[in-house]
Amino acid sequence: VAVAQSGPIPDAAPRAENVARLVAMLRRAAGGGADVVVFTECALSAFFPHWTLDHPASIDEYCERSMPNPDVEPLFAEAKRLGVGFCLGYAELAEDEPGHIRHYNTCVLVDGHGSVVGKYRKTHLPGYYVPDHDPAGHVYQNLEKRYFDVGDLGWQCFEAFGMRVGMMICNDRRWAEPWRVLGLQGAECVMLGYNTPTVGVTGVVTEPTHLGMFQNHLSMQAGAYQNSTWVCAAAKAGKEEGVYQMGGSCIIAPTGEIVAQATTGETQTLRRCIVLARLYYWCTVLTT
Ligand code: ING
Repeated sequence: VAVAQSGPIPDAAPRAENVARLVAMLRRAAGGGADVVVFTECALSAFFPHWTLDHPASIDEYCERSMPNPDVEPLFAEAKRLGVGFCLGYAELAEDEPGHIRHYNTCVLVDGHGSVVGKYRKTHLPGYYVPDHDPAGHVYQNLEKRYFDVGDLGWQCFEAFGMRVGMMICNDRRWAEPWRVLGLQGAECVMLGYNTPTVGVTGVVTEPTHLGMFQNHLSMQAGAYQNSTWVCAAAKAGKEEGVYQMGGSCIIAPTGEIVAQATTGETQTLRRCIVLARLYYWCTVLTT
């Protein structure tokens, strides 16, 4: 498996450019022997819940109405050509029932033939319905409760790449339930992406800096160990539209040990050969 840590995505970046960057990381990971690449949460755009959109309708322009679709076709085509699968996070506009529009923070699992074999919609939506201000007037921004509906698919395991794969998204990792529900289904590899700010748009530290990375890894290492599963976590890192987001992408073994970790705050590909014989493993970190 490989984990593709994303650098910041400018809000003005055209979708095609963002997809091309994912294709490049997929190629790099495949070149190193990966069978599956884990991309981050909302990997196709800047993480727009970090700011207030001028009107709710504008959220739709950040959303995919189907997956795959013409915009992401280059990624699906290259994955199929290389025989490599991927886990992709994106904002979803769904109309599961006619006239009932819903917005979800979603990820899909795609096998080496370019087929969607699993889907998950984020359950734990952090942040606020409206921007929150502290007495000094600083604006705290994570408006996922404002923009997304609570996921309705639950946590499921999918057979892919010779293992039982589970998915969760960002804030989910901080709660015991997602790990346990997947663990009870025999998950062998949990894939997830995250957008985690350390300093917000107004320069406000969203939490004591030493806690940010500690709690990020604590939640995933505990989840891995307590459920005896591998964890592959991909960050969106760097200063994105004024918000500093932590990196720390990593691959964690069922022992709870971090066996590969990003060392930069930018785009970086990690790769890990998981021998499900659980005897030996090796890792290299490619910094791009
Ligand atoms: N982001 C953050 C997460 O990593 C957050 C929200 C930030 C929680 C800082 C706690 C501290 O959970 C998303 N997108 O969930």
